[in-house]
Amino acid sequence: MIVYGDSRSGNCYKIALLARHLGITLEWREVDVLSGATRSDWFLSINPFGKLPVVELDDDTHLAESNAVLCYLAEGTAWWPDERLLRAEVLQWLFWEQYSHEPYIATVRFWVALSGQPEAHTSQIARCRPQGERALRRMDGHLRERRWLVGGHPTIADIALFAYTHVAEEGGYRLDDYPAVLAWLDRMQGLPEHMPMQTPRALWQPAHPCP
Ligand SMILES: N[C@@H](CCC(=O)N[C@@H](CS)C(=O)NCC(=O)O)C(=O)O
Repeated sequence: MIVYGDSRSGNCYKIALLARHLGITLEWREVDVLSGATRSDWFLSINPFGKLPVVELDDDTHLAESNAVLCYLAEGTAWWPDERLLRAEVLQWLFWEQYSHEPYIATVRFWVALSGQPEAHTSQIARCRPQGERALRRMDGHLRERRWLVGGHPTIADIALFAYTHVAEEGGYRLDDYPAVLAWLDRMQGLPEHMPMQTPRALWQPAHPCP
């Protein structure tokens, strides 16, 4: 399986982290999201949505949307439970991550830490901040009673939410204000196969230049 991703992106990291937990070998092909490559004809031919990550399966099919890829990879494992209600609860968190968490936590991190011009985004950052804090409060309240987001063991809901929550401070959020979130991040980082986001690319899998 080939993953086209940018190693600074939490959405791309989700795929690499789950693959590591599942023991799936993947080949990482680095695409610089800031270079405009996702608008190129080549990239749009493999993902008309124009976004990273994209996974190329063995039959040359391409699959986009990070959380859809998590579901695909985790099928048949405890990371994507069989039981109907648990499955729906996992989906609840995956949809919530994309609509109520990622747009505020990941986007603010991008503007502050990666865009190279945070001052150009000052008003957008100020508008997003309360929504990001609301998302972190929601997670903190939920995790005060539980070890994992859904059920009794980690699932792809934890992977999806871990990706950008653990780097929220890069966007100026204060995780000390959310002790249950901090304890959950520690549990995620303590899992035996855990792989940090900043793992050098060579260790993710060999990097190949993209066309
Ligand atoms: N909902 C998508 C979001 C993907 C996304 O926003 N990817 C960013 C990088 S994290 C991207 O490719 N941006 C490039 C662009 O918008 O041109 C997912 O979860 O995969």
